[in-house]
Amino acid sequence: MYNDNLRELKTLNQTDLKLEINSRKTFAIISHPDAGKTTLTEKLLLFGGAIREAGSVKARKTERYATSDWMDLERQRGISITSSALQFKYQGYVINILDTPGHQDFSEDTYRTLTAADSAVMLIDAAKGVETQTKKLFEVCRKRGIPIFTFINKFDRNAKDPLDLMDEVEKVLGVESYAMNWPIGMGPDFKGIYDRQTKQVERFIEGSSKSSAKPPVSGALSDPNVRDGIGELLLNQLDEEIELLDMAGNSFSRERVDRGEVTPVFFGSALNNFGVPNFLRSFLDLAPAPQPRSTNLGELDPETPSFSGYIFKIQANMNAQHRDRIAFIRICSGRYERGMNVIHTRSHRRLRLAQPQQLFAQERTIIDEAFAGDIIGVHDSGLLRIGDVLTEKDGLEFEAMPFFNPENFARINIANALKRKQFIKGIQELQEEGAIHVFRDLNVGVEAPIIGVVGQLQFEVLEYRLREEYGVQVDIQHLPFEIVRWVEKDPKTIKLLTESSMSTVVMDKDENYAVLLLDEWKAKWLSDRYDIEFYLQPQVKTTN
Ligand SMILES: Nc1nc2c(ncn2[C@@H]2O[C@H](COP(=O)(O)OP(=O)(O)OP(=O)(O)O)[C@@H](O)[C@H]2O)c(=O)[nH]1
Ligand SMILES: [Mg+2]
Repeated sequence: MYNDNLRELKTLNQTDLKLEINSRKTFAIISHPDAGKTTLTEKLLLFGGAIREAGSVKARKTERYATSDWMDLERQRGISITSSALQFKYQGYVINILDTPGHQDFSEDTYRTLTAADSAVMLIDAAKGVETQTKKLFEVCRKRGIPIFTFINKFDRNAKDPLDLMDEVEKVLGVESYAMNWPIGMGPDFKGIYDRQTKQVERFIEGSSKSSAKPPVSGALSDPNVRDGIGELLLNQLDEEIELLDMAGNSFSRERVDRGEVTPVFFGSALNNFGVPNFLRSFLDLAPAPQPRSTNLGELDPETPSFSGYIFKIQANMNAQHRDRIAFIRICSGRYERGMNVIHTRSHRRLRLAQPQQLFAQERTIIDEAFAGDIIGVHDSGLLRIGDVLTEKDGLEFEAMPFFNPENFARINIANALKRKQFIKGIQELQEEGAIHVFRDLNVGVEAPIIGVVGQLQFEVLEYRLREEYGVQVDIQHLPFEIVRWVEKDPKTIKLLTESSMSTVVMDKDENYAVLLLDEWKAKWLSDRYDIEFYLQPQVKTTN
């Protein structure tokens, strides 16, 4: 009774809930590898006041590394391997940034992380234009109808013509583009950007500190201080191009941005901090607040007072000292409070979320409350899985998590049999993270599992993490299979496929039967010849 009253009091305060939710901006940064996502993330943290000094992706000995590439292997290679969540407050907003890896081998993680975002920032390398992986990720965002903001990066280098880049975005991606600002020159002649709304110019000062958040020189185009050094040629060109954009370019409509029909385009150089403050200001103004979610019970408004959320990512060993495991939750409705009891819908059990954490790459702080839109972390002792729903009302389901079929397979053997326990733990935890798919060969035990991954780089990460995080050396024996298909648990089918030289029968983590096959052609032949139904995903949903 007491609790009920308390609850009522809390839920009555709907205005506060609304204010809190509407102050949140949760977005993912996406693109082809190397366009500068992690660099831009770092600079948004810098200009957002979340860090005092910016690090870089490939730091020298005494330098800081970029915050969101926290994993040792990321720092060694200078690439992002796993997505990072970073939350901070800035100018009354609560900002949740998701920095995703661009490499396609890690795209399962990227796609899952994208489900947690209400908008996306798409980076384009100004010299390369729209690249394949960007195109794929853009498609995913478009399907969800989320607003997409474009940042055309690396204008400090020789770049494609800005008008051509705008055109490329329109033609390749099939979305209207609207230039929010415009570059003045490029490469060695990059002089600054012109903001079309404020009509102010921000000057690019080459060689200025990249790690501090010093604002650029800015002012009206008529200001001699601003004009000085740009040169007549570039000034005339700017005049002409702005006129052209104003006359022949698309018109700006906030509603169309919200619907993902128009992408606002910004130019700059994340590495040089250039155009970052301008982008941040405009983005925070235009980016959407937490959006409603489709569920099996209809559309869920984030302002619904009762709490709900789902797990889109699990990461073990983020903190070398603690060696624990964090489940990342995207809160979809209501308010979360520390110590809250929620229903874990897969098991229908009540769960106490004792220590919710605010995430800042691998740093975490315990928080007392969080709201729809937020990404929070909770400790997981092994109960939680990717896709699990936590809610105050049982029976709620969100859209299914993206599932990628592994296309590369290898048998993993342990080098030292004494490390068996750590090996099994490592494989189990990395599988629960969704970093690998684990299959058991029916004739061999858990000691030599078959691992399936989307791309080869994941094997390298697996080997590295087993060694560094679990102290286990492994041998990776690549297998020639290219596809996996699931089959029904029918003894006749299993026997037939076991005996066939074209397939190897395995069991997945949930004890579903699957077959590994050399290629599509052989799968089709077997299926036609013996009338076997092959499924792209496991058919049975297991609960435990
Ligand atoms: N010249 C120049 N280089 C940049 C700029 N922004 C980023 N870079 C460099 O581009 C490289 C890739 O940058 P990252 O930030 O790691 O790119 P990413 O998109 O996060 O890459 P992945 O996460 O691995 O997909 C690094 O060497 C950066 O220093 C820029 O504005 N100008
Ligand atoms: Mg990165």
